[in-house]
Amino acid sequence: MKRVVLALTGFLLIFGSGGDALAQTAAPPAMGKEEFEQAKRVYFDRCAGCHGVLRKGATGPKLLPGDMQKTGTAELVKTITEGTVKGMPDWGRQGILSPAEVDLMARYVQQEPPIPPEMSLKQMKESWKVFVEPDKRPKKPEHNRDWENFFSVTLRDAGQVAIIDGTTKEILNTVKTGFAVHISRLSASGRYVYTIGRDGKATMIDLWMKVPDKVAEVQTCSDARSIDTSKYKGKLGNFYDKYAIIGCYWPPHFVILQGDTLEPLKVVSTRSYSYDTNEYHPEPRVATIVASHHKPQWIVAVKETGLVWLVDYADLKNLKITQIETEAFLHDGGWDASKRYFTVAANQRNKLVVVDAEKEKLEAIIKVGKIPHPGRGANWVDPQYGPVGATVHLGEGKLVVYGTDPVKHKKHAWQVVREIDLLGGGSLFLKTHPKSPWIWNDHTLNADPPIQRSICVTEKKKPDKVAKCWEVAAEGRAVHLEYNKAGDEVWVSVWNRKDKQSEIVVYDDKTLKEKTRIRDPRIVTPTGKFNVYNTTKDIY
Ligand code: DHE
Repeated sequence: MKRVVLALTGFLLIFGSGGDALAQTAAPPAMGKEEFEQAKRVYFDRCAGCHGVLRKGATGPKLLPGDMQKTGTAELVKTITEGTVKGMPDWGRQGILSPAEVDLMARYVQQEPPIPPEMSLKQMKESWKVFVEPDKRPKKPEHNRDWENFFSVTLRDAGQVAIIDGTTKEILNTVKTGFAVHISRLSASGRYVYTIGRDGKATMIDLWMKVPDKVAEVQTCSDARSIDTSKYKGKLGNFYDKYAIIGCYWPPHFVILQGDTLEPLKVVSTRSYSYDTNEYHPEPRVATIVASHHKPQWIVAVKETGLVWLVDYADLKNLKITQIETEAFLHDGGWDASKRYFTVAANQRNKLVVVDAEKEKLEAIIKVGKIPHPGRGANWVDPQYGPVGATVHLGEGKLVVYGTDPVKHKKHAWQVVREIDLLGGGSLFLKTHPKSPWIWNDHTLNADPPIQRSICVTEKKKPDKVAKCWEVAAEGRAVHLEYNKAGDEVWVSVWNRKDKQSEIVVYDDKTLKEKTRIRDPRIVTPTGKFNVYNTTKDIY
């Protein structure tokens, strides 16, 4: 397996277990109050995503004070500086943490983890701002652009998203969002973009304004990764643009909000007992959330307890939640092509979990490669096996394809049907489009710089091996792939350091030829890109 070193935010921090006798200490090293506060901030920014606020481990292992004291400061400094073969980012070597900060963190993880405060609905409401009231917003688009082909692009280290016209490639606006903004999702009509920052701040952008801009914001927690909207319209009611939902890491809860204003309406804690041992977990974080198109329902993956919650939002006063026992360490996922089956990675268990959202039960668990990371996944029709889905992996260079049609291709449903070799591990995302002949993938977190900036395509008609791989830029990491509305262009981010110029490379999907580069000083650390039409309709 290639060594996978992760950048900027970590996955998979593996500290040496135990430590030698010389390194053993009985008590945590001394730390001043100011140092402790500083370390707390660094831990939140760099470490909590993988290890959890309470350091009970998830994507990364536990960092409990007793174990850390046994490992000792010197060994911890080495690990934080150099990373590990299992995927610990080399924070020191990359210069993201200074030697003084590395030392600080080595001492900090030996202290008892402080428990951050909870957040009440009242506190959320205090942060809530509506910049443009719904009745003051445009009744129809104030521009003649094809707004369904706009892209919302995460400018991670700027704490902004760029709204880019997918037709003209103009940057229409850069909008200030939450800290290290993570993803964008769209309202059912496609008119509103909702973003979530790692600080739990949600921002709502109206694409119909002459210059698309922020119309509301709210903070619903201190650590978050997911957001989605209500997408059902049918016999049970019209919920288009009615609600939004935010999934939090800390406090571990989700919050339902008014769709047109972001007014927080209801908080639901995800603290409960793990699916297998029935042990209480104080920090079961909300990972991916997807909205059903067939029911008034959100699928909420609760990471540590391994439960997938089906939240029926038709009646918020009498909220119905179905809890499905699946597998621990749920992370990222999305729909199959029929949007009946939700597939999510149980990343530390090397598995994918499939939930039947219609029958509201676990459908299957698929053993895949090391540390699957599908993003929302990719769906297409394989010449031999019919409808399939796929994942790439952080831990090895493999595109794993599995059947997704239990009716006409029963034999292959939820079975691995193909394993395609990639350039190496460290892949984060793959993407396709119903009109595309290709499946695209990245290798963003591979240790090898030329591989980090390489993408590959596999041909749907000849899926035995990748058809072509190439470097998209001379430096930086290639990350995340997104189609335009027509499904004939693919956008790839070149994620460079904050002090260097990043860019977005646009390819013709048919010929694989480069069409243009969106290179502009405003494009700072671009990562995820969300096309309005495709994200609204869940096309991937
Ligand atoms: Fe993500 C999706 C969590 C690091 C870019 N990321 C997700 C989702 C989760 C998640 C739970 C699914 C959201 C959903 O669908 O509702 N990500 C985490 C982490 O906990 C982690 C590992 C560490 C952290 O501290 O945040 C992490 N993620 C990253 C990055 O470092 C990435 C590469 C760059 C960045 O912008 O921060 C990154 N994550 C993304 C992107 C998506 C995402 C682009 C959405 C993919 C999509 O196509 O939907």
